[in-house]
Amino acid sequence: MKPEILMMGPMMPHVEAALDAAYTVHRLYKTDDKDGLLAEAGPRIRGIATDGGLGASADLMARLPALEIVSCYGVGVDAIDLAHAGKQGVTVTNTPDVLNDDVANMAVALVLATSRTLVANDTYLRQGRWVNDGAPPLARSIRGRKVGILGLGRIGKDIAEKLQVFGCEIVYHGRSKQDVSYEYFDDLTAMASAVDFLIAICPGGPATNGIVNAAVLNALGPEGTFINVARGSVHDEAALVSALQSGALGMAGLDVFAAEPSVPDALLTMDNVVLQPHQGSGTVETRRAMGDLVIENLHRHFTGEPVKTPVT
Ligand code: NAP
Ligand code: 8YV
Repeated sequence: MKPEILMMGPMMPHVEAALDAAYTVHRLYKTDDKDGLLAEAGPRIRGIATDGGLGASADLMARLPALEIVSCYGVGVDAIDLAHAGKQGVTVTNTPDVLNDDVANMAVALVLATSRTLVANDTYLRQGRWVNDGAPPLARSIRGRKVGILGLGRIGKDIAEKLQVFGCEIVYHGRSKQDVSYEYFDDLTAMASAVDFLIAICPGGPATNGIVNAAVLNALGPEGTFINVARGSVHDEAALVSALQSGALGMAGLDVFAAEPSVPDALLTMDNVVLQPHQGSGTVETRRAMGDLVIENLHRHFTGEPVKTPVT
C-alpha cells in the first residue's frame, strides 16, 4: 500500500506527478471541507508536502497522529512549527543551497534596479517623457558603495561575493561574528548608519520579527536603500512605508511583504521602490531543483534512508 501524504498547495507538475506515482496524495487546498478530509484521512497521513508560505502549524500536525515527515519546498521554515514537530517526533526537511544563486541574483537585481532607477526610468520612457521632457535625472553608481548584509548565511555569502564583483564594500550583522574578511557589526542600527544598502537575508520568525524597524530605517537614511529578500516579517512594514513617504529612507527593493500576497497600497504608487511578488527562487531551474529535493526527501524517508536535507 502506498503511504498517504497531505499536499498543502499546488506544486510544479513534475513534483505532483512524482508524488502521485509514489503516494496516495490528499490535496488539502482542493477541498472546501478541510475538516472532513482531515477527520477521514488524518489518521493515515504519514507525510506533508508544503512550501515556505503555507508551512505546517502545530494544530495541523496534532491532527495527524501518524505523521512522520514534513517536506518543505523552500529553505525558510518559519511557517512550520519546528518545536511542535520535534515534540511529535516529526522530521522536517527543506531545500537549502540549490536556491542560493538565484535568490542572490534577485538581491543583486534589486540593488541595481533601485540604484539605476530602472523601473521608474522604464515608466518615464513609456509615458513619452523622454521625448517631451528630455533625459531623466541621473542615477547612482554602486561601485565603492557599502552594503550591509543582515544574515551572512548560505545566500548572504553568495550576495556578498556577487556584489564584490560590482565593486561594493561588504559588511554584515548576525548573532555571531564569523571567520570571514568582512567587517562585523554586533548592532544592526550601527551597521545601518554605516552603509548605503541594507540587505535582509536572515530567517523569518519570532527572533527577527520587525528587527528592521524605524530606528534602523532612519539610520540607513535619505540616501540609503533597503533591500528585503528574506521575509516580510523581518521589516516593520508600517515604519517602512512611512520612512519611504517622508524621505527618511531613500529607496527600497522588496521581494517579500508582511501579509503576502497583499502589498500596502502606498507602495504601489511610489517611484522610489522596486517590488517583486516573492520571486527570489522563481526560475524554472531553481524551482525544479527545489522540487527534486522535496521528492527525494520524502522518497528517502519512506524507503528507510536518511533524508537528504533535514532542518536541524
Ligand atoms: P542560513 O544559511 O541559515 O543563513 C541565515 C543567516 O541569518 C545566518 O547568517 C544567521 O547568522 C543569520 N541569523 C539567524 N538568526 C538571526 C537573528 N535573530 N538576527 C540576525 N541574524 C540572524 O539561511 P539561508 O539559506 O541563507 O536563507 C535565509 C533566509 O532567506 C531563509 O530563511 C528564507 O526566509 C529567506 N529566503 C527567501 C527567498 C525568497 O524567495 N525571497 C528564497 C530563499 C530564502 P547567525 O546564526 O550568526 O545569527
Ligand atoms: C519559495 C522561499 O518561493 O525558500 C524560501 O524560503 O521563500 C522561496 O524559495 C517559497 O518557499 C515557496 O513558498
